Amino acid sequence: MPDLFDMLAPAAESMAEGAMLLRGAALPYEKDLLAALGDITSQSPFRHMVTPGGFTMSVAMTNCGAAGWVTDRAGYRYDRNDPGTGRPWPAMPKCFLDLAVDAATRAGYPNFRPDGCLINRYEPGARLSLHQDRNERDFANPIVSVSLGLPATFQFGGLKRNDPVKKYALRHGDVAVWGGPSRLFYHGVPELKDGIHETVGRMRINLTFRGAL
Ligand code: MD6
Ligand code: FE
Repeated sequence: MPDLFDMLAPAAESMAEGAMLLRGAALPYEKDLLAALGDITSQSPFRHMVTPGGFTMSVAMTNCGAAGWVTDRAGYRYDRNDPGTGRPWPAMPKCFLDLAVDAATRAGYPNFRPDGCLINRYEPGARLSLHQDRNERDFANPIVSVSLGLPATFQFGGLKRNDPVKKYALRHGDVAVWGGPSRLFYHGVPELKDGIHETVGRMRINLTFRGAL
């Protein structure tokens, strides 16, 4: 029997044309994802990067795959190497790739093959201000975004920074797939509320898969 949560939160919601929210789509992969994440962060640890304007980000980041998103005083870009270790980013684990391809296919993007995954760690109070994802070479690729751990509010606007925003609760296991006409929509995450997640702890982890190169 579906519980109240299932009835209130349908399995797949449309957020905008081209953007789908697949509730719980990462749950079958949970154990593998968390084990692989430990492996990645033992090689390329989370770090707080600095924006071109000189602000230290409250969200800590690392990457896996051929292309890692980085920022420093010189700008935002993709780099094949981790500037912290001087070595290539850890390889993309098979379970990461399988989930990304599965979710993209369900959302109508069967040809998506990500070459990078940006991994964001939010501790209570961390936030990501409204932005567009536009450092990727080909905007024909969608982005697949996986939420693990503490719940967050997702702000989803339009093509202009001051377009009105809709808000979505992103919970452990939810996957957003985002492309087509909404690929360049502004979005952000307001301050993470404190709490403890039973398998992830006092944090939220977000995996965003990209076709970057
Ligand atoms: C986050 N996500 O959910 C931040 N970007 O923590 C993003 O910035 C994002 O979820 C592009 C597409 C989907 C996303
Ligand atoms: Fe983004």
